[in-house]
Amino acid sequence: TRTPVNVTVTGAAGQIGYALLFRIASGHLLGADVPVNLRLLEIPQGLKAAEGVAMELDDCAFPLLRDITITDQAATAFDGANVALLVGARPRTAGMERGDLLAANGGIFGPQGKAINDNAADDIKVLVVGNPANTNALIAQRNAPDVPAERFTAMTRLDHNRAVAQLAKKAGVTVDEVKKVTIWGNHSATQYPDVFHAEIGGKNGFEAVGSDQAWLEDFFIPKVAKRGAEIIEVRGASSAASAANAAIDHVHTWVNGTAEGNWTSMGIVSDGSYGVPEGIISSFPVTTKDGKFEIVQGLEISDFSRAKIDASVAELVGERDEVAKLGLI
Ligand code: NAX
Repeated sequence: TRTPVNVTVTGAAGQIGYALLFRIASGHLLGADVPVNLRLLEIPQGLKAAEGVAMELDDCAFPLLRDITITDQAATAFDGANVALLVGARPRTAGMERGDLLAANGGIFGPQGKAINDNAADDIKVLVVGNPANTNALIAQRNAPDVPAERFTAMTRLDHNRAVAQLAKKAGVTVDEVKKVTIWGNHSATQYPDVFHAEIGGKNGFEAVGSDQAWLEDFFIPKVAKRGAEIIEVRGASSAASAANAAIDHVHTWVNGTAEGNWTSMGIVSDGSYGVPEGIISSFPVTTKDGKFEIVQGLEISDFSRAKIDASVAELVGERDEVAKLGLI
């Protein structure tokens, strides 16, 4: 039998945690033949609720679930971790400036990055979900100098999946006929969902949506970029199951590879491709194979796309400069 994979989830008692843990334990993260140990990290106030979730996990009698550790100590939570899903973060509250938000999250993701550096397994893969995801991932990465930088990623897969769903609706096809969509930039309202290189029902993505620039600018781009706010408005709570699903998709694709003729979107450390400054964590089109990813190269970027990518990247550079000024990286 295979050795269990250690999966650490932070913010395990939160609403995304609740939608995520059962799917990890049932084999959807890594595969139906891969046993897992769960390591749940919470703040002290969250430990009791995390224990309740662990009781429910027991009650599922998942054949793949080996043991569950619940702790408020990062060193324990990341000990031997092979996969880490960093979900717990400090949300923005009324009156909080960007600097306050970044500083509060620096206090979480700096120490967690260091704990990953000192305790995780050599093959550790990190996905940051907690917002501001890209910059939180950057903080964690910079605090883990012994871990290869490409092991730290930020989640834009939910944005990617939202874009796929909207495009399928518009083109009147099923979602599996929508390929090569890209989310560029930050997981924020400035993100740029790009249809120009997409393939929908075998056609070019833009043509498949009627070459309708007005629809693109006035409906599609804001729809995807502001979908999180729309969910809060309609559901009365922020995206949880869809966010957990995207986290599962992100790691599953990273580990198991993208399908031939398709790619996905991941927030990764920039190597300077497409003029995105080296070192920031920005979303790119990527293919994955054997647990590694590569940025899709050679895409032609129109002036329209260029301006959108530059605007989102400028926001990321601003966040990076701010956390550098705060001494967090
Ligand atoms: P909840 O508030 O339900 O849960 C967060 C949990 O994290 C709480 O149980 C809290 O006690 C715990 N926590 C806080 N600080 C911690 C720390 N230092 N160590 C360990 N645990 C800690 O939030 P939820 O709805 O689950 O959302 C979690 C994060 O995901 C938020 O930052 C949210 O903004 C972010 N999202 C990111 C998305 C993305 O696409 N990248 C989409 C969904 C979601 O909005």
